Amino acid sequence: MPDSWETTYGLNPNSAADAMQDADNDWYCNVLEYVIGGNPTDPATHGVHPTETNGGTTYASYP
Ligand SMILES: [Ca+2]
Ligand SMILES: [Ca+2]
Repeated sequence: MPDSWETTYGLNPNSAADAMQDADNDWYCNVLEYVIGGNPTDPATHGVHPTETNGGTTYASYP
């Protein structure tokens, strides 16, 4: 996660451990919130869920 993103949401840019934490308890860890465009401090905001395409093969696509 970029330091600027961590700083924006009050995370510690010097700590790698917070990537797997879930500060807002919405079941999305912080690094996942970043990838899908969520808000790690808002349980109502998870960003965009990956979509599955091309039956049989799973691709994660993000807008
Ligand atoms: Ca979360
Ligand atoms: Ca969230």
